[in-house]
Amino acid sequence: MNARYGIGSMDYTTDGPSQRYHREYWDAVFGEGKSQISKANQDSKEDNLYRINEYAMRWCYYQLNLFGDPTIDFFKHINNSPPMAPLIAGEINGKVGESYDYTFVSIDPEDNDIWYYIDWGDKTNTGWIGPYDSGVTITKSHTWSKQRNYTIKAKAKDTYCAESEWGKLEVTMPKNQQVSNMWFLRWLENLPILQRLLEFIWI
Ligand SMILES: [Ca+2]
Ligand SMILES: [Ca+2]
Repeated sequence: MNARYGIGSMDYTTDGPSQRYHREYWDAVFGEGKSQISKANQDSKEDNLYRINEYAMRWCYYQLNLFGDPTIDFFKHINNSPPMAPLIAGEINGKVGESYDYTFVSIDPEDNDIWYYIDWGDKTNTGWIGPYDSGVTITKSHTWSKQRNYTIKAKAKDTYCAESEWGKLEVTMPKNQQVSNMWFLRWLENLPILQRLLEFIWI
């Protein structure tokens, strides 16, 4: 995809300007899962931006043009399946203001690495986190600030960006601890009266 010849190293090593773009191109494809030719080409430029003012880097940047269909995908014809919807486990009956741990796990049929996206149901999310090994349980904690029911949702994607269905877990954060404690204290205060009442009946 060089529109010109490109430029190699002046001292006969394999670390010339064009080779830096070349390396980052294949790093995008195999290392970052960007298997579309346009995305890999763009990523090779972005990952070399920090050295754009070095010898001939800018010149190579401008002559690295994409010819053909930018959506062509190296792995399109590989038989790939998305990971299964993540299983979510953890406290489903908690209190607001307290932090709870939740576990997430998914398995990819081809054993590809997995990224997770967790939506806590309160308009906050983790974004894509990973990569993790297929089948390895990860733990994330969360604190809710309002009393209500929430649906935790999580989806997984593999190294080829194939996304799973959503996994879901309904949780209830009904009362804060103070309210239930106060009810319990009042009940204790009334206990001596209850005892006397019981004695009176039995005698
Ligand atoms: Ca890269
Ligand atoms: Ca897969």
